[in-house]
Amino acid sequence: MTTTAVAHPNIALVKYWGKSPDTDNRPASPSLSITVAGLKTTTSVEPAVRDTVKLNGELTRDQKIERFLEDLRARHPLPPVAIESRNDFPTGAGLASSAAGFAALITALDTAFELDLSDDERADWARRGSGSAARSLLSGFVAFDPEADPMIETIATPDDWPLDVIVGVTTTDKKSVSSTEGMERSRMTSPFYREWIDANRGDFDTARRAVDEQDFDALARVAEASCLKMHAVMLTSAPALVYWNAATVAAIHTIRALAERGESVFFTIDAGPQVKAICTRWSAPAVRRALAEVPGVHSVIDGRLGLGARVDRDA
Ligand code: 2P0
Repeated sequence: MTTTAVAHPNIALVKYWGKSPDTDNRPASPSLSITVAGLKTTTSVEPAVRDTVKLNGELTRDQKIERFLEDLRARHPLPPVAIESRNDFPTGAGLASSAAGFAALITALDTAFELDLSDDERADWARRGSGSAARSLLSGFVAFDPEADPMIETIATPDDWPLDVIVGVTTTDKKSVSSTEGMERSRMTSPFYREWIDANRGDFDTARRAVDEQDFDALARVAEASCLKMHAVMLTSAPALVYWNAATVAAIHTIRALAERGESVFFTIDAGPQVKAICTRWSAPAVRRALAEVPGVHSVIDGRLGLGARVDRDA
């Protein structure tokens, strides 16, 4: 008996970069994201004689998944399990594949083995696997506050504010420093780290208000500021974390020029060189055309706000 779940990556508009020390992968500050349909992870689970993980068709050993299963087994009866997961977008390249992966995995395991998890328990397990994964459990604009109850909440659905997301892919290479390692390096070495964490709640509150009021310009300002502050922390870590390439910088300038010409668009960039342009449906054609022409952008993915992780009974 196989159970399949699908989940989309999510893109943070107010970023998470840093974990509370001495916790089990708990983010040190709140974050706010959008769940992005147009990129998809499909994960199947079934009982087996021993744990196996197949990622994009290849058997692999994944320490994060092994630890995740071990922790889950300490609390819930879970037999050995065969896991098969597939992404329809580049893996490990700053497109939140691990977020979508753990959201799909806990959703599939919960259903397949009748773990009977509450929404908050599912969020807690997802974020143990990957800090940002809890956000991919829900649809649309998602607020994730590790201090709050509930921890995750949809604050606007895709129908409430149907923005488009256009991703400029500048490389499909895997990132050289994982997010987990990069965050710890920043916490230990960046002179800006403390200020970054302290300022995050203010950015989170500003972004929540902007979403409530559907104020595109206010959301654009706080999202770009959060992204650039996070990269300032990365750049001032030792050794420096430089996730951008030349095309990343060129795309930032292109998106700024579009905004100055009156298009409703802003950029965000994660722990990788891809550039994500968030825009209104009306501005999407111009944004797509301009991003595709940026030297070094070798493909463009069309996304839009999407649904949270769910079991796919037709798979
Ligand atoms: C975010 N990122 O808020 C930030 C922005 C990347 C840059 O959360 O170590 O894969 O597994 O908790 O969740 C990517 O980190 O890291 C991330 P772990 P995760 O989206």
